[in-house]
Amino acid sequence: MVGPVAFKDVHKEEDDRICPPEEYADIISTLPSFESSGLRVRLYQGVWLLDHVVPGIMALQRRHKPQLGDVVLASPPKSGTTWLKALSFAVMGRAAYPPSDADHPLRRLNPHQCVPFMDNLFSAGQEAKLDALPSPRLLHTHAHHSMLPPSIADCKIVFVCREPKDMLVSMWHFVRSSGSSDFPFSALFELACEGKNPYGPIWDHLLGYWSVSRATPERVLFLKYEEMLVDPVSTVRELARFLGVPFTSVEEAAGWPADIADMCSIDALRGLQANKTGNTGLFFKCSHQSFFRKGVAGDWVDHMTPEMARRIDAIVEEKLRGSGLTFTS
Ligand code: PAP
Repeated sequence: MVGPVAFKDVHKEEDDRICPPEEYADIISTLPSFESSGLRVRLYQGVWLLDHVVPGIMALQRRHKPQLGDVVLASPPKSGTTWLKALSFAVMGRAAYPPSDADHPLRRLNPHQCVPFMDNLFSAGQEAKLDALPSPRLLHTHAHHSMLPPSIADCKIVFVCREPKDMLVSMWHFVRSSGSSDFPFSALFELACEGKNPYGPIWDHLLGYWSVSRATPERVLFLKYEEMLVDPVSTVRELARFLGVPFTSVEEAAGWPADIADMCSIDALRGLQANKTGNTGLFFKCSHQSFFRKGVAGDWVDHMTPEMARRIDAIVEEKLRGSGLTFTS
């Protein structure tokens, strides 16, 4: 069988077993940590990670077995991961699953059930499940580029990021919808300004993938959520070209790039039974619905004062200065 095949089609049974790797406990206990609104965060290799993720990233670094043709999707949380998973799966899998296919995996599964989240699988000791996926595999991580195992250096990476204020607003809504209803936005905002939000600092996350994408554009495709919103069909074509499977003239004539963009649009995905019901996640159960909120640019205006916006804009601008990476908001 040729990949990518939906993770859930290979591993059909629900399996919530969590057997974290224990061999790193001594190192982990020495790492700086703090607790905020009931969540413990630890600093590992310059990145603030939720406590349960730390052994997973350590295991990923030591045990991951890349395969020829693997494609790694990477993103800071709440920056367009779900969308990128859907688009990449649809683009890479279109020979087996044409976009018109009524039984397309993306019409019966949540995108997170199609493309596995490596950080959580390694954290739960379930990474052996990745071995059963046919090649080429589509895999996802929230890890910074600096944390990836050197063996991933041979894989193509697609990174998506988002204007940081909108990313934070999205993260806050997500945390609240996952049960932390008393988590004030101001708490997350302060953490982010200090670089201490989960998988922060945001700017290091961005700069890591940005600089590798500039140096080796054939290895790392750097996408911005806001640009994808403006022209999703061009993004679909760009993804296909980057992944080495550009659309043929026959596929173009059949309208496949637009069909894929339509199938993966937030409205189309949100309306599916698979995304209206059910949940996903090993450590926190997140409803499938919670991954499809507004899906727009500029939602931060309803959550931040102009002063807060100026403050975080100034921090991000200062950190990104000279890199060539900018965001308009
Ligand atoms: P994750 O990192 O936990 O997987 P991720 O998918 O990156 O989450 O972020 C969810 C955001 O992407 C939501 O943004 P919002 O809270 O500002 O609304 C969600 O609405 C948006 N999103 C999900 N799917 C799509 C899509 N198909 N098109 C555009 N935006 C989308």
